[in-house]
Amino acid sequence: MTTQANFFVALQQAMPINKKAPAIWADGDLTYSWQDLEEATAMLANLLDDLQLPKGSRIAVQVDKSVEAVMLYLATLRAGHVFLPLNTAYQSGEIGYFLENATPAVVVCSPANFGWVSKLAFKNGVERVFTLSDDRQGTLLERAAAMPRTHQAAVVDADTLAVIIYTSGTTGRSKGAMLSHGNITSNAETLKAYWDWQPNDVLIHALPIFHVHGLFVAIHGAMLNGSPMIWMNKFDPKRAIDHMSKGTVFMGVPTLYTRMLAEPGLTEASTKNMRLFVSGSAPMLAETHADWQAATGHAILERYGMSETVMLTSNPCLPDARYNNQAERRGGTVGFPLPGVTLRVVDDDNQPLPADEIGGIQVKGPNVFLGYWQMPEKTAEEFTADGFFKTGDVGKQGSDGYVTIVGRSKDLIISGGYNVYPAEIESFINNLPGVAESGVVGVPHPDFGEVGVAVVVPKAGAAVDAASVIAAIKSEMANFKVPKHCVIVDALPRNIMGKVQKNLIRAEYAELFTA
Ligand code: MLC
Ligand code: AMP
Repeated sequence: MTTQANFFVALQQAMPINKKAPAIWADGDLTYSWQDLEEATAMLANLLDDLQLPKGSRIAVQVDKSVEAVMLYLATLRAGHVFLPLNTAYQSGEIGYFLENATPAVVVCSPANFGWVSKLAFKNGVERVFTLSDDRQGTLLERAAAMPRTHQAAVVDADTLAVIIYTSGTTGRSKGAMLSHGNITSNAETLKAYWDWQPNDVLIHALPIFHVHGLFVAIHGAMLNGSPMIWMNKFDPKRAIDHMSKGTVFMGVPTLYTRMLAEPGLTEASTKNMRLFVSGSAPMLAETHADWQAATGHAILERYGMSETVMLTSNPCLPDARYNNQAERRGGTVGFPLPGVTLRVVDDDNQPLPADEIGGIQVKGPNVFLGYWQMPEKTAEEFTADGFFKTGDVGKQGSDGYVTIVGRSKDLIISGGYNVYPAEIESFINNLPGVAESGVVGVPHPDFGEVGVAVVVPKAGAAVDAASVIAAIKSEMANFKVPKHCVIVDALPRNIMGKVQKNLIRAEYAELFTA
């Protein structure tokens, strides 16, 4: 007999006894109680049951951030199906690929996008397309309104697929990282203990909910502790600081912290109620860490993770007995491997390196994903013979245990916490009329940390202008992927083997935004 491992049940069991207590304070002075969450997720799960979908059907969701979107996520787990969140910035070419690749049974989109999304969905054999807006409008809630308010969660085992998160590939198209109920449960429980969640904690939720930081780390953390959330449909630095008089925990990418640092309202007094600030998804400059501490008296806790693995390392929240009771949240580092995570730094032959030596970071643990959706070869490539996942990140672990990320072996730009794969942008540019080739690199940026710069070589005799290249990318791709600068050049720098020397392009434009 299968032991019930549905993560929704763990969340349900963590709800406070008083179900009338507030669970979410949303924008527009709306309060949702635990009872509201319990009943609304039951109604949505009953709707999914009513559709009589095959077990493990994918529910693809591209909607603006809202509490109802979270309910849909929870209801999908509750009904035993697979949640597939999609960034709202994705345009039709990108969405078309995800629908074709994931073959969802249901698509939920915003009412404004119904025309083009439903066309793509029907073309890809999807039978049901619902709409959901960020102000509780749309056919999804209309249909769910008639459903019963109780629902017995589907029985699943720890290896049952729960969520697919698409991550771009260094070559070719995006890959769907498959996370099981066991993966998300183990990571959420680990973080609950390691970050010392308290009975009186209140999370300020400011991140998007289509990636693991906002969807898993933040929401799971609060809910598994039965803690309420102050909900922001969109991040705004001033409003986030205002919420700190009632909140205790904040999670953000470095851009959110630098934007709040620019606010005069950020002081020791305005953050005095706060217990914990967490940063991740992109490297935080040690300088930002120090500036935050100077402004607020709080040391940000930086942690490191991936869609494929959820969280891997964390600076200590409390003294860590595994590492000599060290408790320092050290800026510029990502802390210690989380309990249950085995992390090693290896050379090019997968041989473990001694402390302080730089190499590839590989990990193993109950949090590591099941593999890439329908890509067994890609999955096999990313694991070593002894079962470690190759993160593609380059770093070192000091003899005191602290892990530092120094770079990436994957050609990737992380801009404001979103991943942009140069290969995807280059292949798009290379197909534009008159273009011979291109190179896209990441350069430092004061707001987004890193942004893309495109260097484009026209074909002999062709006229290509930079503004048209940018406009073409903007018309087809998610806005965060659009390079912030484009230059037309005669040739790309190459080494004697003919390989493009991206380090030289990067060096040439390194100070474009920071000089
Ligand atoms: C917006 N823009 C960006 C951008 N976000 N450009 C580059 N990088 C980004 N991240 C551009 C838009 O294209 C637009 O340009 C302009 O900025 C304003 O758009 P906006 O939508 O108004 O921006 P804003 O709302 O201010 O968004 C910025 C942001 C957002 C930082 C709040 O990017 C954000 O929420 N980032 C968090 C990402 C995240 O959650 N990552 C977690 C991944 S999980 P134009 O030219 O069109 O006007 C993961 C694993 C882990 O990595 O470890 O956690
Ligand atoms: P994603 O594919 O969106 O899950 O992004 C995962 C990648 O984000 C990791 O492989 C790292 O390169 C990067 N990342 C996440 N957290 C950190 C951090 N704290 N410091 C540096 N890089 C990070």
